[in-house]
Amino acid sequence: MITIKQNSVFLAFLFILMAGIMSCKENVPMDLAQESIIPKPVSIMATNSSFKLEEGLSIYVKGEAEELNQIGQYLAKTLKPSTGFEIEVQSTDKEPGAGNIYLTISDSETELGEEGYELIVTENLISLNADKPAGLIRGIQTLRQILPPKIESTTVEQGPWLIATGTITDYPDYSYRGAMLDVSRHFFGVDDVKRYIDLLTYYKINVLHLHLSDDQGWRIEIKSWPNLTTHGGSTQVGGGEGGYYTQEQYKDIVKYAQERYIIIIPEIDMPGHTNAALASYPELNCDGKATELYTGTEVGFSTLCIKKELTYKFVDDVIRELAAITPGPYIHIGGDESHVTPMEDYIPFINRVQDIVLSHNKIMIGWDEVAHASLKQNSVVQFWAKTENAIKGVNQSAKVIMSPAVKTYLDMQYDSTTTFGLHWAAYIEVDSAYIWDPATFVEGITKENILGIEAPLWTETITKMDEIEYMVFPRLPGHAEVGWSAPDARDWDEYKIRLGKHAERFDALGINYYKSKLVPWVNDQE
Ligand code: TNX
Repeated sequence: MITIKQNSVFLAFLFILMAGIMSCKENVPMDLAQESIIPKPVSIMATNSSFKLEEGLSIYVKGEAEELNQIGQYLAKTLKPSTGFEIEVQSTDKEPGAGNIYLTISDSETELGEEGYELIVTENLISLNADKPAGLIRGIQTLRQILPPKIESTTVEQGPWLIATGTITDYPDYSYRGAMLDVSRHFFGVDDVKRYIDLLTYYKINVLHLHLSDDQGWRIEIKSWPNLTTHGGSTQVGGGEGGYYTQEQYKDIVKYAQERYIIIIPEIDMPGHTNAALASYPELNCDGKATELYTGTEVGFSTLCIKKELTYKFVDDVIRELAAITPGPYIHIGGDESHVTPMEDYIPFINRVQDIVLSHNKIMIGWDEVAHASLKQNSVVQFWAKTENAIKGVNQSAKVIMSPAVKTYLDMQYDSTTTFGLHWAAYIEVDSAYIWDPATFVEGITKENILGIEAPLWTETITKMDEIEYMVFPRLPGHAEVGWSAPDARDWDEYKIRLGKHAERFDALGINYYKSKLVPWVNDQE
């Protein structure tokens, strides 16, 4: 039996409860641990309430550093189109009031490292802290992914812009997480490359390797050898008009990437894959005759003239000009599929080119074949096909970038019905691209030997941005997770659900993606 006294205690309790609910009606209970973040963070601690992003908020950055102000501006610009909020960026030296976002750099270094971050969301404040500015950019991507998907819309949407509360602590497993774009077989202009950079940024990729020259086209202006682009850049696979980046345009791409803490690695492929150069300058050929421009898709038929001294003057000029406009530490020299360069020529050529790269204070990267040469300290081998080459590299103490064609090649078709792409290495469905561990993929190559992973997109069959997106999505988020999240945190059955939820984000970002049947797409279930 309930007594009157118990009854009034009960009523008082009910009253307090109601008042509580009403006073924080804004703070809808939400579970941060249920959010679909890709790549998967190291740790998420949920506190089961919410923060509401509202008109009038500011982004505060701790201290006066211009770099932090720029990151604040980047965040403000990212949130503007869909919320319609004019967000001010202000510097401060103390924690701001309720409703704001606070970006800080730690006073002393913590376990977060170069790219780690800690995101703390309370009912009152979003604070993002990192040891280094790059960590803030990575953390901002997490913040975007825990906002409603329509935050990515290019037009103003209705809120509420609720974010689940809690703490995310996060840092990458590998320091190098790359993507490659072949702009030689088909040329892609500056705007396409910038869009590609934006899509990479969203998944915390930190390297864009540009394949700038091949048989079909030379795509970067070299002022001391102008015909490379005026002639060598004038066509592409299929005979279209091709194109190239002026050095100013290239610098613009580099700057755009830099603002997102992505490095650009330029590749000049040699001694093979050089027909565009050989067609532009007769003197680069052993017989002194220029070749014809090439618009087909064969590989392995061209070579620079290894015995001519002029070849090395050419390489030195190209690398010198490229190094001067490339702030990142690497220059990629290709070195793959030089089928018409005898090994006794190939080895001294690579050795000499390596010295040229070093003389311009850059680190050389080459496809796995370069391991036949004598690698200097710090040179990097990019494994794509032959495990024995990669092992040769490791035996010379080189670090390896893992790009196994059977897992990471974005030009490989998903299955036999895919319209674009090739399948010489494999058909690569979304699960296959995700289910592998770089550190155990090649026997004899362990985590200590590995710099990171990279997913290349060759474009013999890819002609426009829509097609790039179709081949890249949804495999790229998986590669990003393989590079960022530790192997024991990765599980396909759990990942595919998170990926399925990104469909709404792909839609808001306007991404043309392949709707693999293996993924439970959330926009199919509505
Ligand atoms: C092999 S991967 C190549 C490229 C082709 C690609 C097509 C590599 C280092 N060389 O020249 O575009 O296959 O998938």
